[in-house]
Amino acid sequence: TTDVVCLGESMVTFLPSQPGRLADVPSFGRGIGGAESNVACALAAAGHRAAWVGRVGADGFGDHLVETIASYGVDTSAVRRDPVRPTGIYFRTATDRGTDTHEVAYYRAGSAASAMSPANVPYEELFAGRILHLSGITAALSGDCLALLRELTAARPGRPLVSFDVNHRPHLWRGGDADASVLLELARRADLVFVGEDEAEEAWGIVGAEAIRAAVPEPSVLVVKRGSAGATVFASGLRPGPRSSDAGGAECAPGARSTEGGGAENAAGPRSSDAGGAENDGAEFAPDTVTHVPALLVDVVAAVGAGDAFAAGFLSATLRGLPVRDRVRHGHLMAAAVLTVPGDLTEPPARDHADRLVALDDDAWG
Ligand code: KDG
Repeated sequence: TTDVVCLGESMVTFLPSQPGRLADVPSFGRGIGGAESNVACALAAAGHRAAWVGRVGADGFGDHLVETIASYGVDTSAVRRDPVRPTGIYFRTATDRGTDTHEVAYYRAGSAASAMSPANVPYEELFAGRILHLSGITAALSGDCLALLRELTAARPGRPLVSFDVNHRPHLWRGGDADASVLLELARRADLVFVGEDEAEEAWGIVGAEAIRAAVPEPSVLVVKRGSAGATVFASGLRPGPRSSDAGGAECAPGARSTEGGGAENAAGPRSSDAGGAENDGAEFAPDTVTHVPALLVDVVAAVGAGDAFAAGFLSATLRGLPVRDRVRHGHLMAAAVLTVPGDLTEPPARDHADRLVALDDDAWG
């Protein structure tokens, strides 16, 4: 069985040969990008069974994406090819070291992936994992893609744990029918949510971790990323009345269930096992445990892909049933590895090495 299935658009990425304005960059090197496939690649590299589901063109860039993602050990067998629409691409600029602002030029409007819809995705494969990982980028691609995310985050019996990275990309929301407020609606339907404090402010005008949790109370686990200040995890969430005793607040704790089930269940929200909890009417919210975990301070080369690496580290540790603090530290560690390279992806530290770094005492972790 698959551990994690990731759905989203992947693109061939063009990385500049030198820093500067896009207008001045003379040549580009080829890489791959795509938030959700980045997560799948990092998970596979960390030894998990990961699958990526997407839609690419019947073109050379599509071939390159599928082959490269598969080369990380990701199952790409459910990727669809669009006979007409092209694979999306994008160009990036680089800044001098130490700053993380860069230009992004997307060529993805009308791409193969933007044609994903509730009518053309392989549901059996999407629901085959223990975790289904989605992101807000997909919601911005087209009305059909937004409908698909609504479908995949809908309550249904036996749905896998739904992980949702808000991934607000302001460029993508310009000129569309929907706006970034739908990301709030989608986040509220997920079991595990990743959001940057900065993006919550930018997308929703919500300031601060506590206020974000107040606006997104349903997911069992909410991870608020605060850049170099670390991350704050709110764990527990929705307790529909009848389940309050058996859930026991253990969703994100290394409680008894982590040894039985290996962990993904621990983070599963009530809705995954309790279809009746789909609507929140009458639901009660148990108090959260709140865990703040400082980040590693690294010399940033490029921030792109760091959020995906963080999600992969957190999901990997979730699958292993590790305690909340260690889930976040694994996220920080994977993010640090990606922050220090120009591209979206890098080889993560080997598991035993990562475990030793995560186990260092608090002084080492700031
Ligand atoms: O998270 C990294 C992604 O932003 C990058 O790979 C490109 O998927 C991408 C996007 O839509 O911005």
